[in-house]
Amino acid sequence: MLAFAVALALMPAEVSAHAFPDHSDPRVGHSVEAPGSVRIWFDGAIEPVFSTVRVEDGGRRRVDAGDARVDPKDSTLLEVSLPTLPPGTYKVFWSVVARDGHRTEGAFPFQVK
Ligand SMILES: [Cu+2]
Repeated sequence: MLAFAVALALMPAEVSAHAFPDHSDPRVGHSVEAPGSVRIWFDGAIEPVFSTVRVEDGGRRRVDAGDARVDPKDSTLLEVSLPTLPPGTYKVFWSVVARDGHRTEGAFPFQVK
């Protein structure tokens, strides 16, 4: 029981040290006109060398420009350029390493109308 209480007490600091998405453009699950890029803002700084994002179409073909990068002026912003996308459903896959060295990853869809 004591170990459990200690684990709970330690958890907030540990969780906050990881990087999780705060918001994105396009927004998760939203329908947009062909976007020029996908941008994801995290709740903390991420490591440029180990953080990446890619975009796939409904046929699982990669459609982004291959220039995924962390904004040099904002270490919480991960972005990748897009060509003009035809209407359809797309999926964004992101993987980042926070300043504490821990990796988080995830995926979300958006639609182009
Ligand atoms: Cu961590």
